[in-house]
Amino acid sequence: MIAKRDEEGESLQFPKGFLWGAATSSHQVEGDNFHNDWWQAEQEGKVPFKSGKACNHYELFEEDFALAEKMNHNAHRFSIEWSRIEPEEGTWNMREVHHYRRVLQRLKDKGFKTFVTLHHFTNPLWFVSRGGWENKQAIFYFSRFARFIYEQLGELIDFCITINEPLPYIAMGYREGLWPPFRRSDYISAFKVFNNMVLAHNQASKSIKLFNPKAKIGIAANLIDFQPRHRWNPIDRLISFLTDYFWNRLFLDRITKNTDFIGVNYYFHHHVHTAPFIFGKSHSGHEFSDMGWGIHPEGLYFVLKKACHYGKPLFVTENGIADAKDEKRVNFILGHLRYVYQAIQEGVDVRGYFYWSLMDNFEWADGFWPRFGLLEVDYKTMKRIFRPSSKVFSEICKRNGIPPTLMKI
Ligand code: IFM
Repeated sequence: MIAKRDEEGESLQFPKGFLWGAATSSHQVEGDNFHNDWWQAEQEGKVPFKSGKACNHYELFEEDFALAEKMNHNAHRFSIEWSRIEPEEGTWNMREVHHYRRVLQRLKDKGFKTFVTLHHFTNPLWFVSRGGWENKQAIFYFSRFARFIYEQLGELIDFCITINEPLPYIAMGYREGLWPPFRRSDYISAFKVFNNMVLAHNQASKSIKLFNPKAKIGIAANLIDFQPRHRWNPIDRLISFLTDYFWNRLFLDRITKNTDFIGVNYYFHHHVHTAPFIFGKSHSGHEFSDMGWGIHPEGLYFVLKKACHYGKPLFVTENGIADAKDEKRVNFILGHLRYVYQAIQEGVDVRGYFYWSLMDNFEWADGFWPRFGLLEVDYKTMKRIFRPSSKVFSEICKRNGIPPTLMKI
């Protein structure tokens, strides 16, 4: 790693124009998303917790963006809730379009680059009743929505992420059966959903480009650093290669022609091995988050190095830790950023880093207990409180790098 030395001491300076920010998603922060499948599952008791008002970000977005500005962010990633915009098939709710116009305008007024996700795990109820992502028509429905968003709001969108984390969506909904539509080991449907999501991304990208050829379209892929448990064991190596291929590469291989940038969401490093179970894996790391996820910053370097082979600009669109006591977050952020820096030094075109998440929020089937936020949320009063680690991240954003004072941590 090459660090720069000046009169202040040693620092890691990121490239000029590097984007710094945080990410959220509609259902996790907005509250009252009455028309989607997660909301319905919550009411029917199919998931253990209800999102309710979540962080009431729907009403408090201006205050939240003011806090992001105070933390020196210059970019923000959020999702537009499809079920708000199109609560019935083909019916556009212009009041909601106006709401997201205000959201985007507020970010633009602050000089932020905007990253808009069009699908972040939730689906409109009408879409689900027509077979959801298993139905080929999903490609048409989703790309029609994508095009509509561009027609209405395109001039305020700098970067568009079509689908957030297709693989976790499929794994949790069709293999684990813990998320809507709650199918366990339904590999035939999983395959259909995978295929339709690939085609929906490609079609949405083409439809948007017909309207605005300069639009920047990408994906947010959850990339896992798979390593063979025993480097010398050819079977462990083969299994590691295959898991990497199916989880990290297959989707990206099929969308690369219709993609301008790749968003990397990085959380996991797994040692893959044969014994005692075929495809057994372990969360590995020296330390663990509150959710028991191993902390392994070097894995971010490896996934960035691999993703760079697609020849597209990369953004770290999510990286974060559940850490209620805020004891590990500073080291977590610094550790991962050092590896982002190293990748950049070696020629990888990484252009931004979004911490997950701006504030504590609804962590899907785990409810509200995991605390990922730079801002702590008091769910009774909806008050936001700066976590000490947010000050460290603010300093990094302000200096566009890791300053000498933080190099010793
Ligand atoms: O909260 C999620 C987010 O919705 C998608 N990426 C991983 C985050 C933490 O689990």
